[in-house]
Amino acid sequence: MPSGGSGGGDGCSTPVSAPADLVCGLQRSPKYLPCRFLYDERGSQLYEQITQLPEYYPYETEKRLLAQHAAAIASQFPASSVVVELGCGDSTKTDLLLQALLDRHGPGSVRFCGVDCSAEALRQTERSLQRLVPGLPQAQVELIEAEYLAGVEEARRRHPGAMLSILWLGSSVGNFSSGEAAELLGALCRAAGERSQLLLGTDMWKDAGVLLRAYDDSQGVSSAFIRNGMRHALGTLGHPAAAEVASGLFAYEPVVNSERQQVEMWVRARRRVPDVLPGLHIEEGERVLVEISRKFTPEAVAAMASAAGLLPCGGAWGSAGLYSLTLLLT
Ligand code: AVJ
Repeated sequence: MPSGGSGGGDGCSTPVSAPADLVCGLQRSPKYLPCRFLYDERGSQLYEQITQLPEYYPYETEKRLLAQHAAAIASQFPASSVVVELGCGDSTKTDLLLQALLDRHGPGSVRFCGVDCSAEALRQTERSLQRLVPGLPQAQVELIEAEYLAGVEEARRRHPGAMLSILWLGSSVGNFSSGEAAELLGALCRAAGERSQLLLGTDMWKDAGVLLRAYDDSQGVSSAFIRNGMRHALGTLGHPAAAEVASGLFAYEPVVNSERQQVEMWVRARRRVPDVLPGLHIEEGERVLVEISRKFTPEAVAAMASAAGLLPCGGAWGSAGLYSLTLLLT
């Protein structure tokens, strides 16, 4: 957790609306945006477009894995568990697993809690589950508008005796540094309690060209998505330069970092942006790191699980080193 002092002690110069995590990131060197700024309404639309790009393989690969192995995965889920999906978005893959659970355990056996910080995403979840999993009654679907940890705490509060089966798909864990990921996973497990489980999707480290194309597509959707994160952050700070992002204030510069096994999504300022925070400027030519997407090896997944206190004995399903799903136990 960032320390409470990140906003500056005087309390008079920082705009009241400046969120502490944003202030914290902008004060780092190099400057860094918390990834939640990527998902305003426009950002969520752009991400949806990304998932449809031919170059962006993670979405389809994970969906194919779930389709292939849904029955095997469902067989590892106890009949009475509550399925809690983190960042459920429109749940266009979760339906595969929920249907397999219904097939295995019978009608009425499945409860679903979708957690997302966007109310619009939750409405989509509800709509698409109604359409895709007709056997799941609406009364068994709960929507929790919250960030990941608060969402699991709320699910635990609503279902005190149940075993929670948490789904964290999309390789979104890759947006966190290894320290942050271990800390967050550990906190999620403590919130879920003993005898709970986590199905974790992780994109694997692979050929740098394949990775770069997935994050620098020919239609420029990835670029628009990342630059929209900058626009959203500057807008949140009430900065007038937010309006210039669309006309090319920042250039998108993705980098595949082999040493750290991650894709880094940077933007470079084409001109100076003064006073993003009082007295703090983005200089002409300066880079800001908007998002990282870490890529994993089986060993890295195991190390992350163990750092978080999770046991990797639930099973794993992979796709020739492209992507994997791992079931971890608390
Ligand atoms: C939503 C975290 C899975 O890291 O691949 C896609 C987001 N960023 N293109 C990823 C993303 C740029 C994505 N996740």
